[in-house]
Amino acid sequence: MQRHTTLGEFLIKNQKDFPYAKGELTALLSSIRLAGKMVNQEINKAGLANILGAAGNENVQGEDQMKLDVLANDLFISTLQNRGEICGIGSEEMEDFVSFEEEIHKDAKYVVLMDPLDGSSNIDVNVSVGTIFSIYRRVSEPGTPAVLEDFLQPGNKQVAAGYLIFGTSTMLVYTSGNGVHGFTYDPGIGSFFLSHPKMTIPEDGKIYSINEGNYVHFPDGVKKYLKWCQELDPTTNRPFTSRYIGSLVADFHRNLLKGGIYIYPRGTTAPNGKLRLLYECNPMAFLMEQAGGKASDGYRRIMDLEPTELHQRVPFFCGSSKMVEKAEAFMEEYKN
Ligand code: AHM
Ligand code: MG
Repeated sequence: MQRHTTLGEFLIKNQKDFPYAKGELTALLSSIRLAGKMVNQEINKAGLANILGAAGNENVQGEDQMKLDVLANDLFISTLQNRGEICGIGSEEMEDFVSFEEEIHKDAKYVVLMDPLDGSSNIDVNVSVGTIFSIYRRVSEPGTPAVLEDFLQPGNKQVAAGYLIFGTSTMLVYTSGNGVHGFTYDPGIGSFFLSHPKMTIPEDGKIYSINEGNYVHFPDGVKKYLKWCQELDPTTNRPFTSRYIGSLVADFHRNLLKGGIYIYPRGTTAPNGKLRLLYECNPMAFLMEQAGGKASDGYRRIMDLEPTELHQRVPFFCGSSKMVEKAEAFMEEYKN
């Protein structure tokens, strides 16, 4: 009988692909895997345990924060802090980054940026949510406290990125620059098994994912692109199909498997859109490019943008390369 490869086995087998010291990324991803399992457990219990509802706080963007966001944030921080690979973490749920300065972190060479529970407004309606993470090598000297510059690096400097999706199955999908690999969680055994090796996105697709309720606020390029998607033209498979879950990880994951485009553009009320460059767009852009797709802000490659703030927002166009290129062509033609 042939047994499937576990995430741990896969990481050890592929350690040589990691550009820096062997074992470091393996150890770091195993911390993320452990925290992911704990978050998974909590999400599965969410409908049973009386832990739903706003925690009574707002996050740094002034949005309602659900209890599970706080819990997921705490679980990831404490798990990563217990081990010595990273010297600091930045999270959607915290205004400032945290620097780890205990003895075990003195040689740490990495920082993590993350959205511990993205799409959390979907939890109380039993719809998929996810965790997004991005890993960088620090630019400051090991042995000193982490500084903001360690976190404000462009996406092209990421050494690894990935997400956990808590859907009908729980999966962990990651890249360290050698393709995208997906692992499905077997809750009976407590392990992630390689289920989607070398994931690639179709070059073209038929699915567009956007919150069309905001149509009146969209730039003209997006309005015209959407109308183009909806036109009848059998030679280009149009009209396309609209699918929007409102959970970036779930929309991204579906488009990755089936081909499609996800757009969160700027609007008149949100001049830079909603999504955050450092812990939502950059990691997803790294995964998308590694899968053969594209990610841009409508004009420029996401991973080449120079960040200036920890919680910076940016318009996001991400998916099958031909679809992103088409949307960019509309943005260029109808600039406003
Ligand atoms: P969050 O980080 O507060 O959960 O917001 C991010 C989420 C994404 O997962 C999703 O794609 C988007 O917000 C949906 O926003 P909207 O409801 O404006 O369409
Ligand atoms: Mg988020």
